[in-house]
Amino acid sequence: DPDALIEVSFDGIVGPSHNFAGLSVGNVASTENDGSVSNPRGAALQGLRKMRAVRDLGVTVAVLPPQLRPHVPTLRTLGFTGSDEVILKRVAEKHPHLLRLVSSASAMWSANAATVSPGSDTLDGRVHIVPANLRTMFHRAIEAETTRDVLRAIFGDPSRFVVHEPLPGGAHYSDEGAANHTRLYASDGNGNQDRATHLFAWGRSTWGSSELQPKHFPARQTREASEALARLLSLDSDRAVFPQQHPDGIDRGAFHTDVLAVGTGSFFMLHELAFLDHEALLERLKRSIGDSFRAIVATEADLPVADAVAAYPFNSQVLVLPGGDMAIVAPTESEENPRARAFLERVVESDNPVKRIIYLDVRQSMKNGGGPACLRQRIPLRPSEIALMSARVIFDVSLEAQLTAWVEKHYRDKLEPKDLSDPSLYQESLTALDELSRILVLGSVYEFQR
Ligand code: SUG
Repeated sequence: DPDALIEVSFDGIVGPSHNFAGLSVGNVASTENDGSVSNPRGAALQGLRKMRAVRDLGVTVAVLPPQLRPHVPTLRTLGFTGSDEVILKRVAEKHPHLLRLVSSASAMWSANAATVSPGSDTLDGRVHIVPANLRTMFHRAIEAETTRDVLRAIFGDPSRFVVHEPLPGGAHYSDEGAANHTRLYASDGNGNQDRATHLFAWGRSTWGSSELQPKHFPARQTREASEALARLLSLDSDRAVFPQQHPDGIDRGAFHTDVLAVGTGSFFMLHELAFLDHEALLERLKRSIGDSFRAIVATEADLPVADAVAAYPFNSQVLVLPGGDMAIVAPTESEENPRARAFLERVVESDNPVKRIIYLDVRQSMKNGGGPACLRQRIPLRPSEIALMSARVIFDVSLEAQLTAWVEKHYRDKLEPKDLSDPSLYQESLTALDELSRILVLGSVYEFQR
């Protein structure tokens, strides 16, 4: 089938304000690196190098742009008035923590941007996308509207794409996007995907019983949000499964499912503390996907969860290569951690489609708790749908060269939380994003352009 699905890796471009502000309770790296000096330019270039490495494997890569930070429109909705400069000065002097909250480059973790179901799986045959509301963390919740606008700018053709509104309300429907979503399927080797099954994991239930909840760290995704996603994504109800994240996993730093589990096609690798009752889950998946299903479980004895959280072997990209073999793109930290590395090597030696591991340096993102898998949103598309995307986001050789030059021109190589109050950082970001929206032919997606 020449129009068979291709999984496109939509990578978030790291924004010019990338910094370490210690904003995410429950994310160990974010807390530990609070206040350290960041390198926004280095971070953005690490991201571009990862995109190139993935593209060189034969995978289609696309980009999602950063957002404007500090986000002055949010400050205005909180009652600050005057020019942008006056507002930023006042907030820096009187409300330094608020300045940190509106300055994070967290939109780089595009796994959290949305949850997607491809046209092959939906009742109306269109690609459905639900931007994540990211309600649990203030600095992430302010991403949702711009993310929706960016996705609508790219997926604007209503005959093939639906970009929904983020889920409404407050904490009841807290949604963290595809970080808690996994799509598995049986493959016949000819690119046809059969029996697609969607896992929508969650950490707490808004209305349900509360015995098994994490005790120390916040569970970000609610069961009610996951169920709403399955409805909005227009899936047949027997294609959706709703496992609970293990509360002990969350309490030990697995704030998103993708810190302890990753999979694609008929392959799934997970830590035993990723889900409550993972054995029942794996049996359910085996029934729904069939004999080709392969799962590998790391036990606490093989790979203590503390090592998994520090080295992120599960936050790898599992990529289906042309021809059907799979490769794992893992962070360098997993190569350096003997137990994480031994686990990944066991994966390659076992009976499953994964044939190689590529280790990449995304240390700047890792220091905020974001590995290779956090930096990308998987969107399975048909070539005829890729042709209908309205912006220039496919990461080809020419876009790579332009983005590299753009980062080198506009980004600083050193930033501390105290620099967030520097008015020229804001001006530099405005100039950079305005230019980027022209490079990507996105139209006026940012508030400051309207
Ligand atoms: O939401 N870190 C992000 C990391 C997101 C990782 N994504 C996935 N696992 N899919 C978060 O906790 C830290 C920002 C700071 O502390 O400066 C931050 O937001």
